[in-house]
Amino acid sequence: MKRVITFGTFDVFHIGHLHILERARQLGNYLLVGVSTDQMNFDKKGHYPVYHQNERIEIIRSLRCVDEVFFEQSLALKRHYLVEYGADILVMGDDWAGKFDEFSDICEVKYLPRTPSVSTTAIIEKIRWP
Ligand code: C2G
Repeated sequence: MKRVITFGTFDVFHIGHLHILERARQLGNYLLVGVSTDQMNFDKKGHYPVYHQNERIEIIRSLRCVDEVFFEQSLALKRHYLVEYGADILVMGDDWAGKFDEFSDICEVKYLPRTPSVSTTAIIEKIRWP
């Protein structure tokens, strides 16, 4: 039994989000997803996500490849979440490459290539175009 964990905001859910979750799930038998709270995003980026955290977590919970979800309140709690949820593998997109290597003492840390040419920011820009 391998427990895989990953984290993200998953705002304006798109195919890049789906693909990383599906690939993460294939690395084990159980996928846990920490969905960053609105407050955590505000503290990190200075603005709130487009979708409310309750909607973002509901979308993630409904996916076939996802077994369990929880709110990620702060980046500083990452080690606590890994221990609490008994993670064997931490998966993140390679925009985070190297950032979570410090946790390789308690689980395997894997960075998967991002899906090219899609992002929440690009989608918002496209919609905004007059
Ligand atoms: N992602 C991807 N391909 C894309 C866009 C995103 O594989 N084209 C991946 C990211 O690499 C990340 C996940 O989808 O692993 C979620 O992306 P974001 O919602 O942008 O997550 P972020 O705001 O970076 O939050 O503790 C870490 C944070 O919670 C991560």
